[in-house]
Amino acid sequence: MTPLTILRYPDPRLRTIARPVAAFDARLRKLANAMLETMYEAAGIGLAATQVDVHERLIVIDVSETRDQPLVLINPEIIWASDETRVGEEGCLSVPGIYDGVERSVAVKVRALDLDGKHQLHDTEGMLAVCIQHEMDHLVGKVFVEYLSPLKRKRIKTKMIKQIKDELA
Ligand code: GNR
Ligand code: NI
Repeated sequence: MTPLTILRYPDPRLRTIARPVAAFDARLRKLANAMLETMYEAAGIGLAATQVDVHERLIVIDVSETRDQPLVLINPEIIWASDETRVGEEGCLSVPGIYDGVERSVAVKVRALDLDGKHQLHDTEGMLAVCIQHEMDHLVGKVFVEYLSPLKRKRIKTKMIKQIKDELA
């Protein structure tokens, strides 16, 4: 399968707010599978539909070492987040080569639908909790660099634009 194209920061399409998924059909299943393949191919631990220019509330995740525990979360909602937070190093497939600290809740409870439209509850902590928060930000048009200082963000933006130019040259 040809992987989907991942939008690169500062592409303005990354700022789009996703709509809820409405139809649990074959097309949704195909999209989720294509996103999982794209995530595995790019060696990421998560991918939001926003990043492949599909503006629906769908994320895929696999934080397992063995890369064989895919999760598909549709219309996810954080129903509880711990007051306890931690700053952890984050990266993003849409901002390749950039890593910096972001403060997140250490644990979150998430309600979501699966590909059959059934409710699931995920009681998460650690890397999975961080990844879910990172992916859900994408669905509201937010990239992790927006948590950094304006100066850092400006430098990252310049670097990304140059990187994309150099690749085309
Ligand atoms: O692959 C990814 N690694 C990662 C590391 C720390 C915190 C969040 C992430 S998510 C990222 C994949 C990605 O960009 N998902 O949107
Ligand atoms: Ni990301």
